[in-house]
Amino acid sequence: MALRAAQTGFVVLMFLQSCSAYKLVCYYTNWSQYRDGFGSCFPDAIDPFLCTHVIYSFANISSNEINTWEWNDVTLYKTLNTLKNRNPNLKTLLSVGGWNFGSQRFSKIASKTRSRRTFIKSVPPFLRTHGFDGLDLAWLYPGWRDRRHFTRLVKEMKAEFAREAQEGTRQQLLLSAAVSAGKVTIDSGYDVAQIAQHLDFINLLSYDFHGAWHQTTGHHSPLFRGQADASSDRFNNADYAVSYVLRLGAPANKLVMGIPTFGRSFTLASSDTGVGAPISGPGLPGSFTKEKGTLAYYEICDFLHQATVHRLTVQQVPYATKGNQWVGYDDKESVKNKVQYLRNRQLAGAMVWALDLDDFRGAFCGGGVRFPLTSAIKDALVEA
Ligand SMILES: *[C@@H]1O[C@H](CO)[C@@H](O)[C@H](O)[C@H]1NC(C)=O
Ligand SMILES: CC(=O)N[C@H]1CO[C@H](CO)[C@@H](O)[C@@H]1O
Repeated sequence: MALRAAQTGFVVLMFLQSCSAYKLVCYYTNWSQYRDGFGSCFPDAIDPFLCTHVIYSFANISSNEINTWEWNDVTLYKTLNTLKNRNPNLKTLLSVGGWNFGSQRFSKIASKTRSRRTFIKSVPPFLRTHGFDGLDLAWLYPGWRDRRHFTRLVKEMKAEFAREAQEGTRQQLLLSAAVSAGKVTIDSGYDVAQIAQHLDFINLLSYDFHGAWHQTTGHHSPLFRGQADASSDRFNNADYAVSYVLRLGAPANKLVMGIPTFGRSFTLASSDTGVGAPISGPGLPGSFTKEKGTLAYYEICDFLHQATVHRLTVQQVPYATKGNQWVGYDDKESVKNKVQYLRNRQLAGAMVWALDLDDFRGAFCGGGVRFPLTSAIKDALVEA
């Protein structure tokens, strides 16, 4: 009787786990701590039950070995990893690389057997020392010369993780990669089918499709292709990127679709405020993130006072204008749609860039709700 009950309990447990099997992979950035006042974000602000995986970005590589970047990284690693005391199911990963790291340094390390080996060997002890459950490779982005070196790096890293786990009878470290959603970059830099085989999951950077380099307004993270998107612009949407990566051989159950908690903004050059309107450059910097052309979701909530909001019905995302400023962003409705989409395609889940760009204090977007966008994504993922 007791055994029967225990078995039933086990089955129910397994069932529950497979029901909430979607991943919610959330990046946290090491530089958000330096933002002014309410913008400053430390890992202890993170709700340990919000995401299934939290990725700390970024770590450095020095003398071919993984290393810290900030003077206080070790302290922050600890703060982040103590979240697991409250939620033992939470997984944490350390992301290595990033934009400022540059592709060339990765290229140099990955192209030679010896330096690649040194790097790979340095990873497991570093992750174990600091309490991480895995590594995220943020090589942005490998070029065509790097393609096979990237594959080797992924393959050998995975083999090392397997060996290390066996040696100490520990749970094997996870391996993910941040992968570009741009068609040109995908075509040159990735052997998708090969890397997918060795990665536990792929974080598809399905945003930043449109920027000031286009010289016109446009949404940076549309779900679908817009009616006016001709020539190469027809590739610049999440649906195309997801379909393409699947077609190249990534299994759906390893593909995690990126959803931004930031917007891309422009300064209008005329009274035209629509999509495709001429611009004079990127939008004004936000008062906290202080970067031209980018606004955190919490800064957008502020911007929306007295702004005009439009929804792109085909692309399924909103944009807002005020004076000569134009911003394309995601809101609760658009992220819900995106989750619906990724569920229909039976993907592994959603990735959020980044927790510190959401209204993590619940101070800006109303109702005192912390992480309103990421929470909307989570709710849509767990909905029956
Ligand atoms: C990252 O590593 C490189 C190479 O060793 C080094 O030159 C650089 O100073 C490091 N960056 C930081 C912030 O420690
Ligand atoms: C404060 C700050 O920006 N710290 C570092 C966080 O990591 C990135 C790596 O992408 C570095 O470039 C930053 O200097």
